[in-house]
Amino acid sequence: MNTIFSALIAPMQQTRVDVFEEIFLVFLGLGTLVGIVVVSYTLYNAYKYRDTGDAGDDEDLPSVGELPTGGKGGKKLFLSFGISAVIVISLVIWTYGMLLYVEDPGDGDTAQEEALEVEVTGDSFAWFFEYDNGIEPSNLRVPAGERVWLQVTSGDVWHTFGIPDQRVKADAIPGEYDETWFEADEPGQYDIKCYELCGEYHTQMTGTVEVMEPEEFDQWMDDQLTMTFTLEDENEERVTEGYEMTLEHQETDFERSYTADDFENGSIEINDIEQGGEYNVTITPTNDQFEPVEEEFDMTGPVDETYTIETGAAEDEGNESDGSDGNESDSETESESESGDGGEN
Ligand SMILES: [Cu+2]
Repeated sequence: MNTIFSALIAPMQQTRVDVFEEIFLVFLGLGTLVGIVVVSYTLYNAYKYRDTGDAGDDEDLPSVGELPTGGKGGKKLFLSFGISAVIVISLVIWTYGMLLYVEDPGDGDTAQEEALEVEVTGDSFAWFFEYDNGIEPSNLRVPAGERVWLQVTSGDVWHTFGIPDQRVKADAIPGEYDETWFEADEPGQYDIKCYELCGEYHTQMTGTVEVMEPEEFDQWMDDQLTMTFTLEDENEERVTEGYEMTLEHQETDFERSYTADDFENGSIEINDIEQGGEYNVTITPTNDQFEPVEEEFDMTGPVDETYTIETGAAEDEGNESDGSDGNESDSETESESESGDGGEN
């Protein structure tokens, strides 16, 4: 039923703005037309039956208090009721169809899966965004001319997520997901507002959607999915050889290995990543010169990590000046905490 309506009534690839504008214009047009007919007919009759002073022999003349009989066998009454009914019923069906299209634009499940999907969470008077690839930018960015699906929820109290210029409004309720979509034709910035009185800072619960040219959006997304790793020793000198790095996604099959040759002066930029989220990094020595470094991080945007490898440079120095066992264990703890700091950065 739903899809039949959508297919019959709403042409494909209409935006919400188009749909609501069309509904508004149709109602405005028909309302104006009905208004003109009714007012003109009233004026016509008022003129036709005006008091000319010589009343009497005109049989058609109505008198005050007389109920209309419909005349000519009720034909006129039937006609006016009939036309009104046809207009009203068509409007109801058409509008219902248009609103069903807004609920579900009927582009099939596959298309929706392929479309960009963003989870929107209202929490502590702010909006948070997470793309289906795990990226969490501070502002919502979308490509122009493409349908974007939003899964709206809340982390604390009831809010309502709205982009007035795009006719988007969805309840944000803890534990529930309200699904909605929009498609912005023109690149630009659009306001985000909260439409549920949610507390003290409700009016400040705003944001901006940035609608970008599709190529610009792709470039931005590629930048979000870029990892840079730098390997340093205890003296903050770049480490250029003697290791191998493995990168592993915690939830997917993604696994990559890089040798020291893939690094440039102890640093590597990886820009063919497609999935954000939790990753494990392991840096293993190829010649037993240091303990393997194991780190993990959560990729929600561009990643830039510096890891410290205990190459033994500092340890040797320590051993030379004061070769006691106690000092050795000291330097071990020190470099462990150093590499821990690197992971958090
Ligand atoms: Cu709110």
